[in-house]
Amino acid sequence: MDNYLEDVAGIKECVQHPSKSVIIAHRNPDGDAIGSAIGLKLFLDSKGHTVSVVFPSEYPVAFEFLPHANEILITDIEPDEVSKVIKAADLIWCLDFNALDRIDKTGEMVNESKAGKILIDHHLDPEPFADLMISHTPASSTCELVFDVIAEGWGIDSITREVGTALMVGILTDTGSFSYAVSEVLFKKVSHLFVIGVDYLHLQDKIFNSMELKHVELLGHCLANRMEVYEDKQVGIIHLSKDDYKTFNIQRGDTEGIVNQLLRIKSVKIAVFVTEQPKIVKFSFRSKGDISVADICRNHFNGGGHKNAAGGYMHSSLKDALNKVKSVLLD
Ligand SMILES: [Mn+2]
Repeated sequence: MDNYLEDVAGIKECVQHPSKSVIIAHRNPDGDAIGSAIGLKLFLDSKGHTVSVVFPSEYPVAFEFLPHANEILITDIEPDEVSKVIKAADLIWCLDFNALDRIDKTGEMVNESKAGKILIDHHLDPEPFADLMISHTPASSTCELVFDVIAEGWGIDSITREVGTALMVGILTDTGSFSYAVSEVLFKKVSHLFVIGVDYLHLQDKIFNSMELKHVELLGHCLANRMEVYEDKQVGIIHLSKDDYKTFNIQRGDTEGIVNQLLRIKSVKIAVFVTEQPKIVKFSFRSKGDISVADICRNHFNGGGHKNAAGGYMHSSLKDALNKVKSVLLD
């Protein structure tokens, strides 16, 4: 047994007694958050649990096709309902995040709850708020870890096609369709998902060919009017102002993936996406190869993250924030 799966025995014990489970993923849920939540819900349903899924904020429409997506409770929309299910919970599952402040108001409710807490996640440095923890940074995705937990605890045949389909969603989105964070063991698991009939091509189409017109228009605006590339420094920057947010009616999640467009340029090794938020300026960094944007974010932008994907923020004007990025990366 791999060491990171040590707590599966305890998880199995908890699941043995059907009870009220609440599954929570992070704010601005992505494919991994929703795929792991729905995959785990389907599994726990089959074990006789009563399961609610809670997200702090809304999920992208591209994932509406997943079973039970329409039953997910959103704290921003129904705070009272969320508070009710969390108060009634026997077990709280925290997926794809590892610190309660990542789920703000929902985190306070979790903190007050006496329920058993189980964390399944692949981000660095988990906070010790959970009773049982599956935390493994080399994993491609939380979906891969939910696969591991079920396979280790109940046997690989307990992963049904329905569960596997949900888990494939997060594997696909967190690896950029197998462009990064892949491993030999991941491909073995994915191979199993093929064997049990998960329709990979259908998912690929559902997830990646589902942009709304406004997203394509926003991307066009970013590339045509808001992009600066410094080829000699291997740096690309895209910024969006408050006015851009108004003009394009940008909502949470609408800017997802824009930073990655910069990395498609051969000469760009560091990509930065700078956005003017109501009270702060936010930075999203990506890099190729050995360049650690986590270090850059930690040292200069009040942030951190993974080597090739990190973020930070500043309390300043957009102009000062852009100047800071340039002084750090270009001088
Ligand atoms: Mn993830």
